[in-house]
Amino acid sequence: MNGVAAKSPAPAAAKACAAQVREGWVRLPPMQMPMMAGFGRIENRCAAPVIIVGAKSAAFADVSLHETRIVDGVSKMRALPELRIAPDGAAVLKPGGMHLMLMQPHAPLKQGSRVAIEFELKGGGSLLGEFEVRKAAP
Ligand SMILES: [Cu+2]
Repeated sequence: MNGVAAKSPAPAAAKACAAQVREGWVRLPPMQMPMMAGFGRIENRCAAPVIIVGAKSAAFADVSLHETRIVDGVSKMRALPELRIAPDGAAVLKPGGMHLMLMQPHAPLKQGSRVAIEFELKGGGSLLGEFEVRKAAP
């Protein structure tokens, strides 16, 4: 008897390799606003690239992927039609960069609560991520 057996990996063939959302969080604005931003890391540890083509959540009327860029000294946002994550790569969504634009929450969000956001993948399928509502970055 030894402790090694407990570390044996889950049966790989049973489930296709999938990307994972880590450290997801939604920034709670100081006052109630019709739009919020979500951040986190999307890690792809699989052999094939992952291409995110959309996002949705039961907690918001609309979810989209955005990128913030400084153009002529002015911060501007634009929608990203798709987000490609290379094999063994990760996409980092953070303040001032890529983010999820979350429009019109169906109910006021509370600090510490969690929302689920589903990413739609090119070629079908989806990726579910959990996001914690916070006033500041973790
Ligand atoms: Cu935005």
